[in-house]
Amino acid sequence: MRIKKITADSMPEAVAKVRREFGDEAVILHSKPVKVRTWFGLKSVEKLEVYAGIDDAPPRKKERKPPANIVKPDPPEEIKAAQGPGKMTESLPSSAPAPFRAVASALKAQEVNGQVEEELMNRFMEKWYAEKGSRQEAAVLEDCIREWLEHRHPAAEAVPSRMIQLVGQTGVGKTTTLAKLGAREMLQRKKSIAFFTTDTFRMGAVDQLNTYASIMEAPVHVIYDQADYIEAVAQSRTHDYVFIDSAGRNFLHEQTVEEAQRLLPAGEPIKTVLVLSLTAKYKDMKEVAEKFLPYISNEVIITKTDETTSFGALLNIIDEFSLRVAFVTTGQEVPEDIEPADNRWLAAKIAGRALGEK
Ligand SMILES: Nc1nc2c(ncn2[C@@H]2O[C@H](COP(=O)(O)OP(=O)(O)O)[C@@H](O)[C@H]2O)c(=O)[nH]1
Ligand SMILES: [Mg+2]
Repeated sequence: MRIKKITADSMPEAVAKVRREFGDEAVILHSKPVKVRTWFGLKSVEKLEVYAGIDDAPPRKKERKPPANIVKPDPPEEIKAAQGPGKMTESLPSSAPAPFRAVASALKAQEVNGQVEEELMNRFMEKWYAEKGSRQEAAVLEDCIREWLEHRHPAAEAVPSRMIQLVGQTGVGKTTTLAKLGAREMLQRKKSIAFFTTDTFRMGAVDQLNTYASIMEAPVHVIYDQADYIEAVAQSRTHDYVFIDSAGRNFLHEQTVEEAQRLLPAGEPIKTVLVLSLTAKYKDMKEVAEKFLPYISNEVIITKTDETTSFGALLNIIDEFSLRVAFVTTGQEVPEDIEPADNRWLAAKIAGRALGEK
């Protein structure tokens, strides 16, 4: 099969054009509205971009129908469903190649948002045709996701910061992740670390952090008010890293941070990183991200990737908020269950999970 792209004003016109140019064996695989510039680029008009698949199989002996019969009077049902963005899976007719249908429904099951789904599907179709379907769809999809990530989520060094605060909802894994981050710096890089915690609401929250910190022989400063915070900052000036834990609702707000800033070397920032759990529904993740957005750096840590088979939300977060996934966590064990978010690793995980592989 070969893939062809045509542009038309409407679906009936697109169907007619496809049939006229490629014959009635051609299958409409996908359509999306696009803006096309006319009048020397001064005006833009809405058009429909249609991808058609044409079978490369040797022509059958049967005589071709005369041109008058090529355009069928009624567009088939599946073509009627092909209008509108984000309707990729509905737009794939049963005659579309099986790998397309498998990938389209996998992306849908992963709850990848319409825009990302569309971009991935277009990449997948182009690649699959270019390679004449010679590779497993999981391998092709993995490449497509990796390329998408490289474009939208380029590998970048984390913004260096001595003071790192984790924020996010209760139970997402902030304290555990903080312990993992601290242990990484201490054990792998031999850095000196200190912990602060403002989570004084929840029973046992301080004990939980104390347990990890005592194994690492790192100090924990419990912060009830601004005076405690200022004192803790003063006592930790010589530590290589300070990791700040928070409760969902009382993360240090800007004013406190501003006050404390005066005690830090000139211009030393506190990096605030949002923690999101992949086990949450995307709708809820999005709400949390929107709420925290004014306070956070552009980095996010995604936890509990071991507890879900659905990775779509990860792509959606990158797409919708332009956040950089700094780390993903993969289990409850401290310090080992954390990985820097490498695009190759992410693409392999997402494609593997999407198409039901381990
Ligand atoms: N399976 C799994 N569990 C995790 C992960 N990260 C944290 N947890 C667990 O989630 C629970 C809540 O973690 P905690 O750090 O207390 O969350 P916090 O309220 O945000 O500080 C604990 O039972 C952790 O062991 C992870 O990556 N995978
Ligand atoms: Mg906690």
